[in-house]
Parts: sequence; C-alpha cells; structure tokens
Amino acid sequence: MRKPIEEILDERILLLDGGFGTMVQGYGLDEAAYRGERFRDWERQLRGCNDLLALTCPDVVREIHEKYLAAGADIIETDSFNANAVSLADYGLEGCAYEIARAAAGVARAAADAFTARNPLKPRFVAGSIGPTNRTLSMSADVNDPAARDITFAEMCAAYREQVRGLLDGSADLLLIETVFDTLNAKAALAAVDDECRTRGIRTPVMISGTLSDASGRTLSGQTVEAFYASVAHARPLSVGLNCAYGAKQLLPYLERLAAVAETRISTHPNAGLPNIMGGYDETPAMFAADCAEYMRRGLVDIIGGCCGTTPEHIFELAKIAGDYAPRRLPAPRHITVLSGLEPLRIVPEANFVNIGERTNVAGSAKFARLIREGDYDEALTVARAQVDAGAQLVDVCMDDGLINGPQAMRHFLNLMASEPEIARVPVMIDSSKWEVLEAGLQVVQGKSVVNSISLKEGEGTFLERAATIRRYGAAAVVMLFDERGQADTYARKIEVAERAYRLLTEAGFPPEEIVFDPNVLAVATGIEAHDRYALDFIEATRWIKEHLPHAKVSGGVSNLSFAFRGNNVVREAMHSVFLYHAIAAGMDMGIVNPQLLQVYSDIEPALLERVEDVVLCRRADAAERLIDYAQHLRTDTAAEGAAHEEAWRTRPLPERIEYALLRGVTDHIETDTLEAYRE
Ligand code: THG
Repeated sequence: MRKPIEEILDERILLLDGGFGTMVQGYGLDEAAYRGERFRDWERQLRGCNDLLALTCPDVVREIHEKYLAAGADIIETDSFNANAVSLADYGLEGCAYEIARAAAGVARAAADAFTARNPLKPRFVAGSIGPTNRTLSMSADVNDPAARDITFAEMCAAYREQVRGLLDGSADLLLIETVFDTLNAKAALAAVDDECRTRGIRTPVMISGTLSDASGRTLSGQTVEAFYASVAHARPLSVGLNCAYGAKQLLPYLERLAAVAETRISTHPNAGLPNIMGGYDETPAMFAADCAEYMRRGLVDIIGGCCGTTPEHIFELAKIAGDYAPRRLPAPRHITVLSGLEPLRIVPEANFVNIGERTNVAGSAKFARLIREGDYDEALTVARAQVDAGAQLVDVCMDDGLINGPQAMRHFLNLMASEPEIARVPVMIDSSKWEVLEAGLQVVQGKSVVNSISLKEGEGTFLERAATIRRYGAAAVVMLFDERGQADTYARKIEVAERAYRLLTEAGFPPEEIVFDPNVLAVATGIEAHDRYALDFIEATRWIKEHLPHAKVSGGVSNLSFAFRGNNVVREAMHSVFLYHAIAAGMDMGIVNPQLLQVYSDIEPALLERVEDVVLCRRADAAERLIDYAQHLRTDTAAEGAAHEEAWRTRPLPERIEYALLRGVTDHIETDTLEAYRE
C-alpha cells in the first residue's frame, strides 16, 4: 500500500509541476500535428487546443511530464485544463471531453508510475487538472441584463462530471480545480466531484486553487481571498490555494491572508512574473525560486509549483530548496461559523449579534411583495440595498407567495443582487418553505449562504437527505424546531427537538458550526394564555442549546413576536428590543430583523419598558392586558419615521446625493437631481 498523500504532506512540502503551454510551444506543433490522423478532416482549426494533444500527440505530452518529473515534481498535472464539453465546444470537440480527460490522465499516470518505480521513496502523483471553463455562472455576459447567465449550474455540473469521470477512469490520484475566477463555477465542479465519488464509493483528494484578478486582490467575480475560502471549504479539500495571476512576489500578501483563515493545506503555483508586452514571462528560475522560498520560510505553503511561463528549470530550482523548509502546520479546527458573499462574515463566539435583513420577503413586506408581483426588480433591489446600508450583515430573501413563480423569482432576484457589489458583499439567507425554491437559490449564489430552513417535520429521511444536499452546495442551514408532531412551542419540546436534530446532523457529518437553530419566535400578548411563555421559552431554550450543543448557532424571526401589535411600531420596536436584549444575553447569535427599525434598549421609555418586559419575561398574569391598554395611548407615527430614515441620504448636499445614487445604482431621483445640478 502506498502512503496516502496526506501523510507525506505532514512530512514535507510537495512540488507541483510548471506551465504546460510554454512547453508545448517549444515543440512548434503545426495544425497537422494537432489533428493527427483521427481529426485530419475536422471542420475547425484545432491548433491551440492543447488538451487534444493527449489524443493526437501523446508522446509530446508524455515527454513534457517526464521533464517535470525529472526536475523533481512530486505531482504532475494532466493535460486536461479545458477537457470539458463547455470549453471544447469552441473547437466542435464537445463530444470528446470524456475521452480526452481519460487519455490525459492515462499519459500522466504512465509517466508518473515509471518514475515511482525507479524511486519508490519518492512516489509521484497525478493531479487531474480541471480549469474554470470559458463561461461564468455568477456574472452576466449581457451588459443590458445583469441577471442573464449563459449557462446553468446543472449544465456546468454535468460537464464537469464527465471530465471527472474521464480523469478518474484514467487513474488520476487527485483532482485539481484550478484558476478559479468565479467561485460558483468551482462549486459546480465540487458538486460534480462529490456526485461522482459518491457513486464510486471513493474519496479522491481535491485541490482547489483560485486566481486573483488585479490589484484589488479579488477574484474576477469579486470575492476576497477569505470569502473564496469560505465558499469552498465545505468540500473538505486536501488543499486550497492560489495560482496564476501575479508573479510569486505579488502573491505573497494574499497567501498570508489565506493562511490566516485556512484549515486545510495550502498550495500555490504562481506565474513566472506578470506577462510582459510580448506576452512572455520574465522571471528567471532563480528569481522565481527566491520568491517562492519566502513563502516556505514563512511557513505558508504545503504544495508549490508554477503556472504560466514556468519551465522544468523553475521547478528544478524549487526542488533544490524545498527540502530545507517544513510544510505549513495545519491549525486545529476552530469550528467558527463563516459565511460569505463577496466578503466573509465570521461569526466568532465573541462576535456581536448578527442582523439579518427581513424586508426582502414577499410574505413580510407588502411593498416588496408588490414590487416582485409587478416585476419591478430594480426597485425591489433598492429594498435589499437599504437593508445593507442600514447595517444588515445578511439578507433574508423569501419569494413564497401564491401569485409568484418561486424558483424563478428567487433565481432572478439573487442574480440581480450578485450584480451589485454593495449588496453582494453580504451573504444571503435563502428563505422558503418549498424545497425547490431553496435549491434554485443554492444554484445561483457563489458565496457561502444559509438555507432557511429545514426541519424534522417530514421525518428523519427527508431531513437528512436535504441536509446532505445543502452540504453538496456548501451552505449552512437554519433548523426550525419542528418535528413529526408539530412545532416545538414549549421549552421541553424545543430542547427535545434541538437535541435530536443536532445528533442526527452531526452523526451524518454535518459541521455543528453550520447548524443554526431557530427555536420559533411566536407572537405573545395575543390574548391567549397558552402563548404567554413563548418568548421566555425561546430565551431559555436558546440558553440550553448554547450550553449543550457545541458550536451550534441560534437565530430567530424577531418581528413575529409582536404580530399582535401590528400598526403600532412604537410598541413593536420596544418588544423586539427587549426580547433581543434578553435573548442575546442567553446566547442568541443572529436574528431576522428590520435593521432600519432597531430601537436601543436603554432608550425605551421606562413605563413602556416595564410593561414590555412583563410580557416578554412572562412576569405577571395580566401583562398582556396592561401592555394593550398602554399601547392604545401611544401615537403610532414611527412608521413614518422609519421611512424618513430610509431616505436620510436625500437630505445631503447635491454632489453627495449624486455620488450615493451612482455608487448604488439608485435610479429613483435621477431626474430631480440632474435638473438641480443643471440649474446650479
Ligand atoms: N424564522 C425563520 N425564518 C423566518 C421567520 C422565522 N422568515 C420569515 C419570518 N419569520 C421573519 N421575517 C419577517 C418579516 C417581516 C415581518 C415579520 C417577520 C413583519 N412584517 C410586517 C407585518 O407583517 O406587520 C409587514 C409590514 C409591511 O408590509 O411592511 O412583521 O421566525 N427561520
């Protein structure tokens, strides 16, 4: 039995090979060589389709592998970067994806095995290279339609699956999803790998490597390094890393940022510098190795090699020094809940309460429902933006309404949100009582989102099946405390269901830090005595969950609490504030709230505070009556105040208003502001 790669990586840094394209160029292959006998009469030009060489010039491919192996590479990458039907369609070769991938793995396998046979102490590995394709799942290709996508997640996944089948049938040891510029593409590849490995009953180690676009240090689709890591960590990859992009020196700060958060091993294969004006690469093997030595000296990497412009000489220089350094020490798992949009949201144990915006919910906002029903998505988007501006750290999106096509509306709205960096910054909470709507949402978000929700309502089978699917997409999950017997409405029922759900999920491998319990915020002061303890039982159940179910989080829909006081926002806000004050003290981590209307506990007028607290903490039998009496004396003008707050930016000077509107794409006041600017 060969030692698994994980064990070797505990001992030493492993070397990846270098660039393939530059090496192929050295052979000066012409159109006829690319075509070979088999594609002699192909209608399209094939020169440049390097993946095809695995079929038509296997000797050249093998020789390149051998040069890298001779230089000291421990892991060679298969010539299959574009061996997927989506990319190969450029050459009309979409029907050959499986065959090419399989042949590419086979050539590399033979070369690697020959070297391993010569020196069994240095086993060589074959990594099946999986590139990003030439399409993008989270950006629009149509400037006039930001929600347009030219491929679906399912199509992308199917294409990747075929490539993965070919690579595994050709006996690749590892899979390397690389040069990721759009994390949603990578998530489709990860889902394909997961599906295929599950079918085969195997667990093939996966390496994931992103690429950064420009000086902003983000992927092309806008994610920071930390957000990228959060979006792919669910796959429990062998390594996460960065490749291509800048030269080795410029990549250093980003590798440091990755190393600060990654709980996996880290790989990197940078370019030999930035391309020069001739499209060539200027970093000599010695320069390249010196920059890479700095990564190793700082203990940042476990696997290192080269990308564009690097040659066997570059790898040989690395091989001379890699043995002088130890691999990065893997940090112990911290069980921190991390979500992401374009930026990460880290919910560390000592974090403050996390606000989730409730307004982008057709069942929770009459305005939002009207906008969606009328198809006014531009205006609906301003609802999301207003919440993020007001401090929402996540946005809850719900399209559950009889008159709305749920999956379609969810997809469309989330795609639009993705096109607005100011909104897409934060993670999404995908809210629906319909599974197909949740899944539609999961297929369009590149970040790490939260599904809202699953429960034991339909039994353990459905619950675990959905949890597994959520893992496949890499999301966290809100678990409502609901079971076959109904909603858990008492303290005893809440902790019983929470304990059972936690045990089932964690035994199935669901990470505890990705479970967000919702102990049901139910309306109090309704006039029904059985409802009196609802808030208190939520708070006490929260305390129990945080004490007994390690790393799990607690959330709730706060505005539900005050449904009996609809129309009286002063009382409603006071109730939410009091409830949160006590629930947060008991350990509540996050809540679905109206971030534009959050009152500060200490600002609540004392007489109101006392009455609200009596209700929330169930302190006296007549608490509800007393609050209702009091509420009738209060004026209900806070709704207007709320609207005023939303539009506060309108009171700023004209240049600031224009800047605000331009940056956020707010079109409401274009005419007035433009006219005013014109007059001035
Ligand atoms: N748990 C989880 N998810 C949830 C809930 C929960 N999602 C939906 C809901 N409950 C939380 N969201 C809202 C959103 C709005 C309101 C209440 C809860 C609300 N809306 C005003 C009303 O109905 O009076 C609408 C006013 C308007 O039209 O603007 O109160 O508990 N996991």
